[in-house]
Amino acid sequence: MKTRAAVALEKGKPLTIAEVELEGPKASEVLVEVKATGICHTDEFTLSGADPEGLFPAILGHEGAGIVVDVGPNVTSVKKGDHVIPLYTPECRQCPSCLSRKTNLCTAIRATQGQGVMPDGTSRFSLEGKKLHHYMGTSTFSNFTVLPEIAVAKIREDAPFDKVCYIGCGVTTGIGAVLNTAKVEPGSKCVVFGLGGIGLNVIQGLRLAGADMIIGVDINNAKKQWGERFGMTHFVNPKEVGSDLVANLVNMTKRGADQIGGADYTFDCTGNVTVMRQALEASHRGWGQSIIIGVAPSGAEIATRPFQLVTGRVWKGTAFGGARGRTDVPKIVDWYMEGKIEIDPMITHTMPLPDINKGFELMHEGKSIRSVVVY
Ligand code: NAD
Ligand code: 022
Ligand code: ZN
Repeated sequence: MKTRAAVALEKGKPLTIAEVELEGPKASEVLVEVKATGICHTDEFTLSGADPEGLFPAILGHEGAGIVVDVGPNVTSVKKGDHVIPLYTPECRQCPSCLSRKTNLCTAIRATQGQGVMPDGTSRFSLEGKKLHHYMGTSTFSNFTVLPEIAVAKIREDAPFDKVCYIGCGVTTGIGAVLNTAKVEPGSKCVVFGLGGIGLNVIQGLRLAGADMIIGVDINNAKKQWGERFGMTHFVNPKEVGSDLVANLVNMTKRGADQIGGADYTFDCTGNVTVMRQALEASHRGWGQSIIIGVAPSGAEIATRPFQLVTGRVWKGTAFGGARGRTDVPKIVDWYMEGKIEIDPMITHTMPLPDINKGFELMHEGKSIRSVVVY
């Protein structure tokens, strides 16, 4: 079949809107009509050429929602007409990682996903006879896409695609980092570094978890109002507190008879390795945990003195908020529909597919929280 897509022909160039050829689903695959897709930093990271693993030409996009319109042989868990969210972290429930219960990083199709092909080693997309790579196993910048059955989460049918697509990455990453990775307890004191599309979801996750103190840190003062909108209790602009941001945060979080400061949980949502160090060191001696969510530039390294860890601070990282996609994503959709979490105000821009490059520009300029393409 033919489908309209935004194609990344080569690195550093804007996306090109084109009619591409899409083969139907093979065994254990589904064909999905994508109804909406968010634009996220990883798409930009790959398109810019900064991602050494980026493959071209490709169809990017990993934050979608849509409807199953066809299924290949042996598909049992979804059927035509089901509403789904594509998963860049699949959940096979059979590989050693899924069975371990200790990680959400399913390995069933990991190798081929990284190579930009379907699990059988081939691509379903082509343009003028030339193969196009899939991206993160999802390729949601196409009106129709083919996905492995284990890489779709079935969701309720009354959920609006143009909002719940954000659960395909940003919402689940931020809220999941709080609930699955950190397991924040009520009454906790927390610091969130970077109040963008991820940090704001960490903040609303912390509100859900019952955190007492939610300190937001951002170099952009315009983010203060954004943070407060979702439950932030204090705001710090590193540019306005002089040289020692960490000492400042430790001071703000003092408690108990010993008056030792430091947050119970801190979250890096910037991808900046200097910030990652600040986040670790702003956590409480003995038990503070710092969760790395931000993706750093390729080759970057983090540093701290071992003393920071010897004295009981813990550095952790999280992918897709530690969420098991097929199990957890439908629950997050339910939370949204029940009003437990908010999404609508974070979607600052929507646009049709031909305007997708404007969405990239808005993200680049820091003018959007999330842009969503509606097909
Ligand atoms: P964003 O650009 O919307 O937000 C980043 C925020 O950080 C901005 O508000 C910016 O002003 C602020 N910031 C920049 N430098 C800072 C500094 N030195 N100190 C304090 N604040 C600073 O980005 P986003 O969409 O929120 O994504 C954040 C990061 O999360 C990215 O690196 C993204 O790739 C990553 N991410 C990771 C996962 C995962 O599974 N681990 C999933 C999605 C996104
Ligand atoms: C999503 N991300 C950033 C912004 N939006 C993002 C990027 C990378 C990961 C998660 C979220 C990530 C963390 C760990 C891994 N990835 C490796 C997982 C593994 O090896 O099992 C990651 C993922 C997918 C891909 C590359 C890296 C890919 O499909 N190309 C989950
Ligand atoms: Zn993303």
